[in-house]
Amino acid sequence: MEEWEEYFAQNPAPRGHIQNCAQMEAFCQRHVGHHPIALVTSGGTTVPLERNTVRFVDNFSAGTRGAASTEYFLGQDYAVIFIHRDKSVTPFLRHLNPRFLLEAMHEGPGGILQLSPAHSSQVHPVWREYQQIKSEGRLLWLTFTSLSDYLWLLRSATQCLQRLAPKALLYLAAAVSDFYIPQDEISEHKIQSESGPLTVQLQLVPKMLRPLVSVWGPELYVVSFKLETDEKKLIEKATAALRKYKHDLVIGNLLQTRREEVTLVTERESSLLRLTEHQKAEHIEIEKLIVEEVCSRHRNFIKY
Ligand code: 9Z3
Repeated sequence: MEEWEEYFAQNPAPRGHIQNCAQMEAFCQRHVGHHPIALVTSGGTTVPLERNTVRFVDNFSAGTRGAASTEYFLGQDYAVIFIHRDKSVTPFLRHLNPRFLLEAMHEGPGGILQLSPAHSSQVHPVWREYQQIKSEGRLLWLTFTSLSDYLWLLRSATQCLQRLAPKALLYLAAAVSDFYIPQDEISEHKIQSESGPLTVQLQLVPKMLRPLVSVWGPELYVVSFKLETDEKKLIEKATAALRKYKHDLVIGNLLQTRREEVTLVTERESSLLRLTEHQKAEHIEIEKLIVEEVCSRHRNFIKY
């Protein structure tokens, strides 16, 4: 058995997985022949330290990259499966602060809540865009929390999209843990502090990009993200990932500058995408530039 097969054999499917798969199947059926599909993953995975989880190790990601990119893929006429960490940033809603919404509402005639006209202009464009996408059924939201939830969803989504290849792409922006505690080593109940300082040994997660590219979705256009904090390592690590897994594009970004610049690395070249001062002043998001570039490359991929 391959390492990744062992992982799935040892970590049971999350609750609701069959229903999630059915939703993905129906979504793909509805859009095949009408819209290309993008799978966008977003947010960080958790690695529980206990089976009845009180504590966990988290991977940093607010979910902004995935949520913003989803809106731009929808703008490029894609249907999107948005697989995101529960309670991370989501498309459309990210423009509306919950406190702003509470303050924007007042009681109208008959006790019915209404949005005050002064606030309505801010909510209206977001609401209209969301309703349009909803009426076209072009956005499917699914959530994960743990690494295992994420990997089960990722495998099923990829297998589902493979049937639509080459008109489907994977855009793997989620921050995924490299380490975990295997099922047979994880504590059942809350770890007690009376036993003294805690030492945990995390094992390496099998590299899932390998089966993803070679087994689950061999004909899909696959874009992965590489996150580093040390500038000197970024291009080297992004290039190494591309050579190792042989997918289509690695987008390298540094934690500190991820909102302003990214580097696109392919087999042949690497190119920098950076917001200009003018674009920043206009509040243009880097995700708009990334998604336009990815869609253009995906169109070329479809042609050949
Ligand atoms: C990213 O690099 C994303 O761009 C960010 C987005 C997580 C930095 P935010 O959600 O940030 O907008 O706050 N995602 C990929 C991170 C990752 O885990 N990559 C793996 C690695 O670097 C490879 S798949 O080893």
